[in-house]
Amino acid sequence: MRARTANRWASAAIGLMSLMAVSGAGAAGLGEVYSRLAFEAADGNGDQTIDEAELVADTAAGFVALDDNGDRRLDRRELQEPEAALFARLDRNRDGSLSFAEVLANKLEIFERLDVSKDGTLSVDEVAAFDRQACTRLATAAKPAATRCSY
Ligand SMILES: [Ca+2]
Ligand SMILES: [Ca+2]
Ligand SMILES: [Ca+2]
Repeated sequence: MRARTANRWASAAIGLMSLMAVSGAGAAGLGEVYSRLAFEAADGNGDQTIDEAELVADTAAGFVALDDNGDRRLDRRELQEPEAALFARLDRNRDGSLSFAEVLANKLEIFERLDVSKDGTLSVDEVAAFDRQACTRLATAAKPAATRCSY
């Protein structure tokens, strides 16, 4: 189940920020190599940082890739049964699905949290630091199958 979900994320070519917003810490279990690939996917201009415009573009790409029925909303089925608490937090108007605005709002919050240097962009190091924390949290939460921190 876990592995299947991970494969789906990967094959949809969704960037790092999408992964973090929708699957939360789950992305960390995929490890450093995947994290690096996801960063590069999100870094549209290849300058080794992710800025807000790239975040929005990456979010849009991820959103479209997941929206199987093309109704511009992500429901629980399209997200493959996301963690209930996480879904509830993202679904701000509580209509049972996630709009692009809801997903993006969450991404921007995460972006600000990750941007430790407060320069408006995310570096590889800032993202890696977050990824390590998330992985440690997962390990602490005793989910051995999903938790193989490779760092
Ligand atoms: Ca960039
Ligand atoms: Ca949909
Ligand atoms: Ca909603």
